[in-house]
Amino acid sequence: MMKQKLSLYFVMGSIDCTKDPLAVLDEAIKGGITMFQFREKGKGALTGIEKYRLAEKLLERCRMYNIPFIVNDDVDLALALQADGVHVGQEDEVAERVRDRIGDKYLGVSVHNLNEVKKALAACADYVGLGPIFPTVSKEDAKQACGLTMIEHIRAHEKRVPLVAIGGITEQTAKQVIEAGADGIAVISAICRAEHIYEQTKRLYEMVMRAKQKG
Ligand code: TPS
Repeated sequence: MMKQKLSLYFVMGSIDCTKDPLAVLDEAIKGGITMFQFREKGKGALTGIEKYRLAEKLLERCRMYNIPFIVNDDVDLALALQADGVHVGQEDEVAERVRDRIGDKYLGVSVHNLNEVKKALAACADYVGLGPIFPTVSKEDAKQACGLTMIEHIRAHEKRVPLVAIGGITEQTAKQVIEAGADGIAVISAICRAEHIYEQTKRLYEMVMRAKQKG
């Protein structure tokens, strides 16, 4: 179930978009995304009521199409909106505490190595987001790229953990990422920076699904 939802995980906030975020999300949904994360972060990001209002609009869209709506690093917002889950990094509110606060909503944790995967599982995470796999332009404080071998390494030791790979993933690399053992890809720029978002998303979706069928 979770592994299916991780297939094409779209992560986005207003500063990632060159046009109306709602229009971007609409096209991405029509293109086939299977999960969405609202990540309103970085210089110029919305805060307070503006952040809330945008989240509310995006959530409504996700609900219409049955796409799980995950909030990045803001448990209060997730609870206020009755979102489907929360995603946290290693520096954010520790996973155990988030799990206590959100009950059985989805909990995702960013990880960079096997040790962090084990810790995330101990905190009852529903999935882990491994990355950056490749260099990324979308995260200011991103760690060094860990490469495809880190996916293989984690998969060899944790055969069943729901794992989505993130960071610099494109149409060109999606197949290798799945073949290395990821259950899906999470992307910001591959969708947000595409000239034709619907077509690009559809291609990414088909790519991932084809690669998953083979594995
Ligand atoms: C599921 N994270 C790692 S690399 C990156 C982000 C946001 C940038 C990707 O952008 N796993 C999940 N959600 C997260 N927010 C993270 C990890 C953290 P691009 O696709 O443009 O390279």
